[in-house]
Amino acid sequence: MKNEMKKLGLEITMIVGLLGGVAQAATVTVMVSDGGFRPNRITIQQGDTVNFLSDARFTHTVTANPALAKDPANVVLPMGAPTFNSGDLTKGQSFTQTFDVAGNYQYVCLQHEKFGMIGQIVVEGADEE
Ligand SMILES: [Cu+2]
Repeated sequence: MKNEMKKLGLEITMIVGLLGGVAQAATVTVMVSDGGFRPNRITIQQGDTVNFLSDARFTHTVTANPALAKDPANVVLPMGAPTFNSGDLTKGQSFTQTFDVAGNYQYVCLQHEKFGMIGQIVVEGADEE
């Protein structure tokens, strides 16, 4: 019985060790507010998800698509990264996007892009230590 308990303990230790070796994907929240994206610049890891949550009185969007932006230069996407667009978000609504491609992102709110409602996300690659 004592040996079995020891064996079980060892197995649990091994499982915890294995899990610890795998990077856990995280979810980070960015507030979509009338004052802009908060924070308007974040750094995350490849595979992480960002939850854009509106607490705003006005309608905003989270848009990284140069074809939709007033100025395509305001949108930055790494090579091979998909475009995204939340559509209109009002208070209490959220939009989630998972970032599987590392690199620098810049997105806009379509309604307030010209007022500087722009956010940045740095996605660090899993291979880069
Ligand atoms: Cu806006």
